Amino acid sequence: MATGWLSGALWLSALATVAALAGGAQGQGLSPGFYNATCPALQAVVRRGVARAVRREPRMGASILRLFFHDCFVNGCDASVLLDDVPGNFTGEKNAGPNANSLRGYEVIDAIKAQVEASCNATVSCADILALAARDAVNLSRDMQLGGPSWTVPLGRRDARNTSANAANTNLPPPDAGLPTLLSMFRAKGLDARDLTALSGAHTVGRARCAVFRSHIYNDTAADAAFAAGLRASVCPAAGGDGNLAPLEPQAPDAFDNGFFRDLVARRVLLRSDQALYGAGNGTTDALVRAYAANGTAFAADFAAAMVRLGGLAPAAGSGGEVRLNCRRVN
Ligand code: HEM
Ligand SMILES: *[C@@H]1O[C@H](CO)[C@@H](O)[C@H](O)[C@H]1NC(C)=O
Ligand SMILES: *[C@@H]1O[C@H](CO)[C@@H](O)[C@H](O)[C@H]1NC(C)=O
Ligand SMILES: *[C@@H]1O[C@H](CO)[C@@H](O)[C@H](O)[C@H]1NC(C)=O
Ligand SMILES: *[C@@H]1O[C@H](CO)[C@@H](O)[C@H](O)[C@H]1NC(C)=O
Ligand SMILES: *[C@@H]1O[C@H](CO)[C@@H](O)[C@H](O)[C@H]1NC(C)=O
Ligand SMILES: *[C@@H]1O[C@H](CO)[C@@H](O)[C@H](O)[C@H]1NC(C)=O
Ligand SMILES: *[C@@H]1O[C@H](CO)[C@@H](O)[C@H](O)[C@H]1NC(C)=O
Ligand SMILES: CC(=O)N[C@H]1CO[C@H](CO)[C@@H](O)[C@@H]1O
Repeated sequence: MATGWLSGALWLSALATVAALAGGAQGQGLSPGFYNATCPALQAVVRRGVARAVRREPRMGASILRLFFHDCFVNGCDASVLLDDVPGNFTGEKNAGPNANSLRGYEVIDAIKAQVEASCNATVSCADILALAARDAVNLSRDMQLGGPSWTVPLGRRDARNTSANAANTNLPPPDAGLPTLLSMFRAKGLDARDLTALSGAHTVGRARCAVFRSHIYNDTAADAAFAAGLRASVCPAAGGDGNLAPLEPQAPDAFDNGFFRDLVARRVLLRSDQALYGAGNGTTDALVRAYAANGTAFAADFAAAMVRLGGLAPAAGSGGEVRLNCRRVN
């Protein structure tokens, strides 16, 4: 059974890569060479900007990766998450529940955008810069043994001219979600259980606040008892300390590896929504978690394919779009 499933998974993984590329490219008319003629320096400029930011603060790789997820899940990958609120006119995503006091990395994208504008003015969308930055953030947070996943990023996205806090509140999954909710929120984006499980591996890097994992370590029998007790005693008191941070994957919090899946099997993860992927009665996600825990290469391949698919999520037809000059506001 296990052997049969694993060999099947290799086929599925290879097929998923092809389907993801085709879906992304067709869905939004994206292609990797989109800026070859108009901005040949683009990829080097973005990579340099991400490398500088990650060197200054290793956690920033995780923060940029999450920024991309939160962009793409809300009306497609259109840099809508980067729009500042305009008081009296427009309340955007930055202060929505899942993002306020939590999402970060905006200044890094601003700095890269300024560099890109200096090389090729009014040409490259903020949404494409974020898609490239997320790829580089993962590659630069790589685990030295594993080599680090990377993928080719289809390009040609347009930046949104509107968004809403409500769109972020309703599209982004909450940390207390159970598996049926996670599966249906991903299915609503055309992403399946394999995409959900692989993409959740992003939680192998970064930090979370006590406020979002308190209920799991105080109330859930699914959490390893010693692990939960340790967090209760150190960073996450029953009341107060909401902003205290703990690493989502404590063994190697800034290395992009498959450690998160081993933690899931050991029931040593921070979020209730993460633990829901393993041991909550779904054989499909349980098997994927075990396979990724055992094989970092399999995880890296599925993660890369799923990231291309995530990056192919397109805004609703007819929502217009532009190449913003400043990622924080419409032109
Ligand atoms: C499956 C549903 C998901 C839920 C419920 C979820 C929830 C969360 C929560 C609650 C945090 C901590 C936020 C805070 O402390 O304020 C977090 C952090 C993070 N998430 Fe997720 N997430 C999910 C999927 C994803 C996906 C698909 C990605 C990327 C592909 C991702 C990337 C990250 C990263 C990298 C961090 C750490 C960010 C940092 O340190 O700045 N998450 N997530
Ligand atoms: C764009 O440039 C890359 C890297 O030089 C090359 O591999 C690719 O074939 C080019 N694509 C197009 C459409 O010109
Ligand atoms: C305010 O909203 C209107 C209508 O959406 C828009 O045309 C205008 O540009 C907005 N103003 C600013 C400063 O964003
Ligand atoms: C870029 O182009 C825009 C619009 O054409 C112009 O307003 C802006 O000043 C230019 N910026 C730079 C840095 O050249
Ligand atoms: C933005 O406006 C377009 C066109 O009116 C609409 O289709 C889209 O749903 C809006 N997006 C959000 C996030 O409100
Ligand atoms: C734990 O569950 C109890 C009973 O439902 C609830 O009153 C309490 O607020 C929960 N504690 C946390 C930290 O979520
Ligand atoms: C497990 O997840 C798969 C994939 O979405 C779904 O088809 C299946 O119904 C789920 N099984 C259970 C028992 O929830
Ligand atoms: C791990 O996964 C990779 C990619 O799917 C595969 O080529 C390799 O054979 C697997 N290794 C083991 C030990 O199963
Ligand atoms: C696309 C990309 O930047 N890939 C890089 C990931 O990291 C390895 C190791 O440094 C590089 O060789 C790749 O070029």
